[in-house]
Amino acid sequence: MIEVFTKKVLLACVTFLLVLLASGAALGQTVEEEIQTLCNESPQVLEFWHGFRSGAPREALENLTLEFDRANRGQICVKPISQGSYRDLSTKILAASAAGELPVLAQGFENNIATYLAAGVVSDLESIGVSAEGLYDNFVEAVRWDGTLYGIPFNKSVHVLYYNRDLLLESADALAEAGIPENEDGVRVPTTVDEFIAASSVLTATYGEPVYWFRPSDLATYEDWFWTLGGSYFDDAGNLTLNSETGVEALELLVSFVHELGIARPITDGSFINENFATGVFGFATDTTAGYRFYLRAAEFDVGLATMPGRNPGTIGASVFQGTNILVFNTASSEDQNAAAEYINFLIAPQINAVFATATGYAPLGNAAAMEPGFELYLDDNPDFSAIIDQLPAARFEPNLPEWEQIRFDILGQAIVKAVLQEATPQEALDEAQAATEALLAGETR
Ligand code: FGO
Repeated sequence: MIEVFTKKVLLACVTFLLVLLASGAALGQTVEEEIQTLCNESPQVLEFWHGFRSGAPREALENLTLEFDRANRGQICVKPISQGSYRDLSTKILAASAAGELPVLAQGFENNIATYLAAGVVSDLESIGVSAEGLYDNFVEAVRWDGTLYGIPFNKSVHVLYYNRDLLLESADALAEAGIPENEDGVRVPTTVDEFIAASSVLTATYGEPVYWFRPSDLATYEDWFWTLGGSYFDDAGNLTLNSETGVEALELLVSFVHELGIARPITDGSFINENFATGVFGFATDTTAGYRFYLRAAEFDVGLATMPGRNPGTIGASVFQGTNILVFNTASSEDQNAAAEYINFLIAPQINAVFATATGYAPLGNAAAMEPGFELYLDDNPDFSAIIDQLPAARFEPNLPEWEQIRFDILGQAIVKAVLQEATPQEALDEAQAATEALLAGETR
């Protein structure tokens, strides 16, 4: 009885927090406007450059920052400034670094931090008072260089399997016949690569069009299959290797999904998968959990989340960690750096992080956030969300080389597109990418 009561009270608290997040600023003002008003009154204004354009991630960041700014009224004010896409953000940071006009705080991927470290502009976060205690070790290790913490994990996502629950339920008999087992909710969701191919084939035959949607230019999709098949970007001697046997095998698999099996639809116009729901029959995607709210908002079908199909029965497929960390620039005054540390400690505190995670689909940053009553109750109400937690142990980071951003977009990403469009075979495309990468790393190209 008491337990039920406590649960209800907690549920009310969570609902309250979510409503708070949704409603944000004082009446008549947008959240951005209220932050601006607070910053106008504040002796200390910290710019935080980020790469969220819109939607739940941006709203959640702005709402939580507003809470911080309200609590620090007249003292410290953090001002989040969207710089466009993540890549726009890193381009602008490099330009600002050269011009000596860096903000106090910014988001960055691990490889971005490596690039900024080479310019000597990143603060040692522990020395300014940030504590990473209690955060998942793999997140924290990814932002340590020689033991020094140069970033703090903030919005870390993981790729999972998105599925159209309505379609799977509608085709239950055909899926049963194809050997796809029922999950505990009575939905036949593929759990292995073979089952994924079988299920996609059944749905494609039923609806007359490819049901697995992916963006070939989004390297993450290729990586899901590459790592699930057991691939690694590094050879035994530790050299970056893009044209390994497993790399070619994974790309052949992806290409065969499109051309031989006809189960996959490449989206090549730069739009997000969730921006295309009106244009065909969506069955599956392997996509970032940060897309969850975008999917829910755009879909007229019941969106399901599951862990990635594994290579062998009983295993979870691998996938990629994305999303960014927060870093502080040492070009800021020590007063601003210390204030930035306070803001970071606020954002990563388990209660706040749990709100951010449930509002967006980003992973909780540690067990304390995942065990927050609000987070657990949210999971009870939204069991699909547990796919995010279950996927974490099977996820991996991309290489954190300073050159990686250029490699992932302009070299390897382009190679995947070329192979998918059949402008080159997977072997040719990856051989070309390997040669271009070696030239880049040798300093022959920029
Ligand atoms: C995105 C990009 C990188 C690097 C990975 C790198 C640079 C990838 C991929 C290229 O925070 P994540 O998980 O998801 C993003 C989040 C906030 O915008 O929401 C996702 N979103 C946004 C709008 C929408 O309609 N649907 C949707 O899902 C959005 O993807 O980060 C994943 C996608 C990409 O931006 O095209 O991270 N990425 N590694 N970018 N610059 N450098 O090293």
